Amino acid sequence: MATTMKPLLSDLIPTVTCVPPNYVRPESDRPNLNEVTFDHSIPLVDLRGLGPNHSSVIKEIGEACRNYGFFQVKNHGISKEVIDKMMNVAKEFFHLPESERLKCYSDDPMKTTRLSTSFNVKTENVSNWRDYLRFHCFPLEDYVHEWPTNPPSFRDDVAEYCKNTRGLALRLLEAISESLGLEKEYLNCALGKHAQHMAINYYPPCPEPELTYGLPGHADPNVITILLQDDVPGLQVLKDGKWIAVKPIPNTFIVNIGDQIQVLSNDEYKSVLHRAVVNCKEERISIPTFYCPSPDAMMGPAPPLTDGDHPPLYTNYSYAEYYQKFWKRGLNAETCVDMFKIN
Ligand SMILES: O=C(O)CCC(=O)C(=O)O
Repeated sequence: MATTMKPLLSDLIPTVTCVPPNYVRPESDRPNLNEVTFDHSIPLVDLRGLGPNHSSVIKEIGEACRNYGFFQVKNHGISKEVIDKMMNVAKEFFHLPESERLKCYSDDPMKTTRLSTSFNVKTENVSNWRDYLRFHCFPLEDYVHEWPTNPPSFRDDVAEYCKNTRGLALRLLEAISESLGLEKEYLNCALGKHAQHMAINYYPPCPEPELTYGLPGHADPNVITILLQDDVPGLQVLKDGKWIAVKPIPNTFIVNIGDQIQVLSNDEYKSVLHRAVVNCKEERISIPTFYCPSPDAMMGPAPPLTDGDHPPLYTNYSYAEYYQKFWKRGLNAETCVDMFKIN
């Protein structure tokens, strides 16, 4: 009963002692936490070396993209102050009174600024143990007026963070282009006018974490994702059929290849499944920056990476078309990218 009365999970949990039935996954689709690998993680790349003589860093990034679809970066050039302000204001937002948070609530996935819960409550059968604030942030001046005004420093702190993560995304896209043997600017040029979205994921403590997910295994629909997480573990990445837990390292970001790089690279790099699990003790916050093509940008395998021996594996499509399909179909182990594959 309470589940239908409270739009947000955070406001429902004070009333529950076990996971409500609509959050319980079927037995065949549970996190199996005792089978997760904790003793090795994804590669950690030091971006200090991304200067004029940077071929070894490009090689490291290329290998991480090819073998994991994921890597962490340190010495990325974004100050601790900018990161701390972002994380603090995110935490403050989710601790505001319910009535204040609900001012931003919407269940329409096409709305450019919205607070919501789970993934897409309109289409999914099982809910996820997550609330999230999602918003667009490039060009900043087109969206900042939609963002929350409470906490009072939200717009300033988040705008500063967005500018910094956009700079990092552009540098990473240059490096990824080079690692594929493309011109440095290739990927940046392929994204049309570019777009940038962000989410703040809030995973409250969960009484029975073995029954549900914060987010089930999914691949990201965008180009690259730059994730900031707090010090509570929860992210897991699929590698050779096994889930690897990514232990948080302070002041690093986690970078992953999204579906559009898989397509642009003609499957040279894979957009890898990842998931967020929850725990019974602590809330967790993660903040992904989703760097995207603009909606009108045409996506397809990069012509310099295709030839008679390597025919294009995907059709050409607009990013808007891809994005709508992603939100309609829900989070799934079969990635959305397969819908654009040439048979
Ligand atoms: O919370 C995390 O660590 C992962 C978040 C994520 O995969 C997403 O928001 O798409």
